[in-house]
Amino acid sequence: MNTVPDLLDFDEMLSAEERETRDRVRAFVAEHVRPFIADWYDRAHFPVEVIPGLAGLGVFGMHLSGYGCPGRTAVEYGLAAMELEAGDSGLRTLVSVQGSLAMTAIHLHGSEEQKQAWLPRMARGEAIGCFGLTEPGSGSDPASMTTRARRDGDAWVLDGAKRWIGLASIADIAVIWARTDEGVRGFLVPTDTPGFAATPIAPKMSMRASIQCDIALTDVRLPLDAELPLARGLGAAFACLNNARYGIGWGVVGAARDSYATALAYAGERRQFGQPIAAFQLTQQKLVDMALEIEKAQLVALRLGRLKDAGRLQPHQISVAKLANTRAAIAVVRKARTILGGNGVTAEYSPMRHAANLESVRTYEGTDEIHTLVLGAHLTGIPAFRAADPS
Ligand code: TGC
Ligand code: FAD
Repeated sequence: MNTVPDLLDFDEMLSAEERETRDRVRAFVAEHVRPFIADWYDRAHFPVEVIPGLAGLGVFGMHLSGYGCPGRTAVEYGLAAMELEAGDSGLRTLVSVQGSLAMTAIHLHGSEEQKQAWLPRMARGEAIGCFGLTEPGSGSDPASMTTRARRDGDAWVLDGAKRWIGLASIADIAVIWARTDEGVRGFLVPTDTPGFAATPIAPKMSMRASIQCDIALTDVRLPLDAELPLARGLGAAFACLNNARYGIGWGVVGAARDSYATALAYAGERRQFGQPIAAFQLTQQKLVDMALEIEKAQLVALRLGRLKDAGRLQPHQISVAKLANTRAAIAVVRKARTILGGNGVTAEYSPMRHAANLESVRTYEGTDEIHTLVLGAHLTGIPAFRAADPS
């Protein structure tokens, strides 16, 4: 079931190529994800078996060019994210972490040798990457990170801990952000390096079909060329986040749309008081409210995509989509759940699963509060992330 509200002829704003990409990813999700996702989620199974198929679709590093990457537009990447997240947020996160975070870090900040060594294999799904920024004591405020990298002769030595790192236990390469005497730097850490250990965080009540880990870094010795030479300061990490946040702005619309479609179908079939529940005005109001939110969110996402493809997308605009679209999606999936009544709390129907996933989505890549403050700073010119100095 994949009904799209489409009150505004959204497709008319897409090129034939964009629609083709969208439809290809949608068909993949329908065949390879939708029939299995409830079981994967129930068993907290991360479906590594879909990785070759996703690579074949060209969604790893989709927006990157050269080095075997697909070189597609930002809008195509966004549409793919939307279709993947209609399947499950865990699937979109897999593609985000691999492409928007790990591959983007190497593509933006890596040496020629690092790009040649990793990007073609990552685009083919033969090597998996992860992106370690968050720490146990440093989440919304990565500037407070305590993981350290120190020079020891002709080696870098890393010590510290990272938390919530997507894919880390199955990754071949970890992008690790660490503090040095010269400021924050990024490092490529092969995960078989002695002293690197990744432990999945479990049990989780959200994102059950995906993996996030604690990482321990204990005296991890790396050659000097493990450093990403062009990553200078935290801004280098934030430049990668921009891409992942952009994809989330699209992805959450997929979760909302799938929930809407599920509720619409159910409302047409389920009868109470002698009528389909879709015949009740209160149900129709819910469906209309959901459709309006989905339509608006799609337009925001597309506007961002066009700006990104024109090279004009600003970080505060990404915050608009990350904040507003995630908020809208949460409202939609919860409303959809109510239409399903008691059946809505079973694994048979998707809205409750999407609702649980979206609690993670609203938290990662900048919480609701952080994106509110990014926009507050943009509107007023006054950053309010840190408490004012009382002196
Ligand atoms: P601040 O002083 O504002 O900035 C430090 C430097 O960074 C630059 N910068 C950016 N550059 C590019 N893009 C952006 N969006 C940027 N934001 C800031 C800034 O210009 C500055 O550069 P320079 O050259 O002057 O040094 O930094 P701050 O410490 O005050 O922090 C600002 C704040 C709160 C917005 C930032 O810390 C933040 O975004 N916090 C949220 C952390 C976060 O989002 N973590 C995500 C971890 S990865 C993840 O969650 C993956 S989820 C899986 C998935 O994606 O599916
Ligand atoms: P905290 O920063 O401790 O925030 C707790 C609460 O305080 C939040 O409501 C927050 O908004 C609020 N708060 C904090 N500061 C302020 C402020 N200045 N003003 C107002 N309120 C504030 N990280 C990675 O590096 N790589 C990954 O691959 C990755 N994947 C993730 C996947 C999942 C499923 C999850 C849940 C997280 C993932 N993260 C990842 C970590 C994620 O980015 C952090 O969880 C997020 O940045 C928030 O940090 P925190 O959890 O430490 O919460």
